[in-house]
Amino acid sequence: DGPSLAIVGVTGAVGQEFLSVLSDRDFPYSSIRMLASRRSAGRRFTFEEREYVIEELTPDSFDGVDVALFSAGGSVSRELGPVAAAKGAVVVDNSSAFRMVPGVPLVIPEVNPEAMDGVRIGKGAIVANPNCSTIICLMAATPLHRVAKVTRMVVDTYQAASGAGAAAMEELELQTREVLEGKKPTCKIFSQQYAFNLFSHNSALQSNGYNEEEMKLVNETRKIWSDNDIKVTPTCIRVPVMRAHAESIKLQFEKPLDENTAREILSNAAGLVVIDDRATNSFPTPLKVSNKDDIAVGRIRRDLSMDGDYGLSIFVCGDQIRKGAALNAVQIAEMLL
Ligand code: 2RA
Repeated sequence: DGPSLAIVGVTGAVGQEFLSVLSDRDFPYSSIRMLASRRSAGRRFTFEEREYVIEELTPDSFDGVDVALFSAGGSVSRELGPVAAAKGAVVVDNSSAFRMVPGVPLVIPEVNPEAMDGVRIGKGAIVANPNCSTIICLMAATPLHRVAKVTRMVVDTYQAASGAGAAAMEELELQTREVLEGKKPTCKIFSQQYAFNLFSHNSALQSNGYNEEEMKLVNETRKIWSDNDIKVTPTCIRVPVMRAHAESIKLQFEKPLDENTAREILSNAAGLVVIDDRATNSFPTPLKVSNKDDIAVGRIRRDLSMDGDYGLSIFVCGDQIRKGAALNAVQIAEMLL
């Protein structure tokens, strides 16, 4: 029978999505340990007709676990990821804790499956799930990169509340009501009004003027594509949308790639759906991709600032909780079967 699983952070938005994805994809687990903080321990719930009791997460939680899916924040991953791996579990970590550690695979199964070579059940390891905006960007850019070699990428993201957690989604809903009722908006998660507004991503600003989220896109792209020369210049913006990110991506290629060829390549790429009809002016939107597996690509057009067909501009949307986190992690686990 299949692998024994542990879900670390099962009560969070991504933790809950792990369960949805495992069920949707009939993942062949033999058992699941539902792990969360002491606050949630003891709570009971039913999953796939079985009753589970949430257990408090401790170092002993990983005895006999084959695959542990982590999404409980970087400090929990840093503390207990190595403990779980030392006990023989393959850890798939959704935090940023280990993404840039040399030797730790940073994996998007459709993009760089070869990074999982040597990782197998029974031999403890840590595998890092990339940041959601990186996954969404590279799912669309990689099929084109494979054909025409991307040398430069300008990425502007429009990131949903879900990326800041379930509490941020609740705050967006609450603030929207408050503003419509003429009340002062409650600002707990973000330092300023979020409803009917947008702002630079809420991660820490670096000395170079870029925030952590933007530097994740730069650094993770280079690791996943194994290309330290790729030039990436990002701007990450938090927008009042619930759970799907949108990204405007401008690609510069080493070889020419026209928009029709690009559309053909993207139409045949795994995990993508092309929504790009000029006659009806149809294009990806967050609501079209929310709760869906596929990343949507559209607005496929020449980059007018480039000569010939060396530049392409596309618009991409993807569900941040699903392919941006939980689905990608479960697909990594499926590679172990
Ligand atoms: C965000 N990428 O959207 C982060 C979540 N991991 O804030």
